[in-house]
Amino acid sequence: MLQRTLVLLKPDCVQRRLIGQIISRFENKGLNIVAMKMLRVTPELARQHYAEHVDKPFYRSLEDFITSAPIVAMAIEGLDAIRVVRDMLGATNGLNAAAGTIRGDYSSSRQMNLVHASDGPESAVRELQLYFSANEFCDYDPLLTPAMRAADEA
Ligand code: FUP
Repeated sequence: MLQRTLVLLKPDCVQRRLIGQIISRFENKGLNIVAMKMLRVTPELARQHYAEHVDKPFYRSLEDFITSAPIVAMAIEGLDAIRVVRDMLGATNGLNAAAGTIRGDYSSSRQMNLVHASDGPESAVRELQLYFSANEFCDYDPLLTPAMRAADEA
């Protein structure tokens, strides 16, 4: 199923100058970027984004981190994109993430794990709305699709 998911390149990704390398992974996989912007997460946006974690003991530190420098927000589209992107990220804690995943290859931290991605269809819809308005999505015909999968796989 064709899906869209929210991907955030977090402050550690920007500070470590890994934006290009991480975006390349998604492009190489055959996923399409359909919206993208750099922004600074405000405390208010952090509370909305991490609503399920606001009352947890680690929240203050998480908010300090996510607001500490700019992030890059992207809407990424592809077949089963929500699961595929989560699989590419690996386990939340970089120390537990499998080698070959983004966190497994670049992170040794639970908090500084470089990338966020929506964990299901409902959170994808909710999170995409938090970061993008409807007119910021750029629909286009990806010309390489026929070179990357058979027509009946769509
Ligand atoms: P994930 O779905 O992999 O992004 O992870 P979670 O929703 O479980 O956690 C959200 C963010 O909180 C993660 F990026 C890591 C961070 N976190 C902490 O900083 N400390 C904790 O104890 C748990 C999570």
